[in-house]
Amino acid sequence: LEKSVGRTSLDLKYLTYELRGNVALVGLNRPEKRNAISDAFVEELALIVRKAEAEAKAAGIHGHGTHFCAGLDLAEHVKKTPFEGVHGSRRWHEVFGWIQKGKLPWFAALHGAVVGGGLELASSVHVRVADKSAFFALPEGQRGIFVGGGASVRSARLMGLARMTDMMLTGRAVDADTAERWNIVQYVVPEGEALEKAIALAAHAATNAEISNYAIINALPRIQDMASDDGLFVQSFIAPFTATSPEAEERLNAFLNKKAGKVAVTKDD
Ligand code: 1HE
Repeated sequence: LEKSVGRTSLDLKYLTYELRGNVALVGLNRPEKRNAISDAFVEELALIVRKAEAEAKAAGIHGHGTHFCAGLDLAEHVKKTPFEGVHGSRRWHEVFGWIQKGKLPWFAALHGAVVGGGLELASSVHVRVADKSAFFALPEGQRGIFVGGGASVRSARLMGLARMTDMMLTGRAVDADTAERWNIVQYVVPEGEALEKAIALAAHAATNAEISNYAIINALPRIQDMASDDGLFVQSFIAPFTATSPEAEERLNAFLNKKAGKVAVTKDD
């Protein structure tokens, strides 16, 4: 895998990739088509997610050009048979699933259009930072199609069913502040500052214990899918598994010996 990933990274067509310390930075890089996602684009993303997992402790994703992502490549999609469409959707689910339930915490920096499949991609990461230029929409209804990249599960969970139904029926676009109020994004920053903020958050998350990050990413969404009693039961098995690790002991002792930072509100929170 490493070999093929390494080779591919030399001739990326739709993405940029760089390692900043232990944060992998992935850029959507098809600005002339507003970073619309084609089949080949998804395959490149699949490789780069694996590469990031092999090299980094956290990851950031952002869009080059004037928008984060205009969603599905409609020019390619219009030529597909229904079966090819199903297949394509399943592949998005697989690759976005590697982001959502993989090894790394992912942070998205959003600006301009975060639309259709672009919102689906953004919904598969763990923390979203929008700048003031960002706008969010699900125009599938107008295009005569349905969401295919995970929004019916992930975006609906973020904003809730009523808001998602409204967005899909009306095709309305909502701004960054509304998106924050609706839980679609967690931070809103001035225009042009989302990437810097997302990288800073990713770098901070990378200092957590890896096992804690893994449990946060992988247990939390699964526990939301369980009945409450089952979720609590599973939590009780994950908690001691992380809390009794040598790393946890070291970190707990560091705090008890006054060598670790206290919890405090900082101006960036
Ligand atoms: C595209 C796409 C695309 C732009 N597929 N080519 N997504 C949408 O319905 C959004 C459609 N796009 C737009 O509404 C606008 O393009 C934007 C608001 C995102 C950006 O506007 P603007 O003025 O900056 O760019 P533009 O002039 O509209 O587009 C520049 C080029 O990108 C143009 O191609 P050109 O060859 O004429 O230069 C556009 O055709 C092209 N382009 N968006 C293909 N999406 C897994 S299911 C998910 C389902 C969905 O994602 S549905 C939502 C699809």
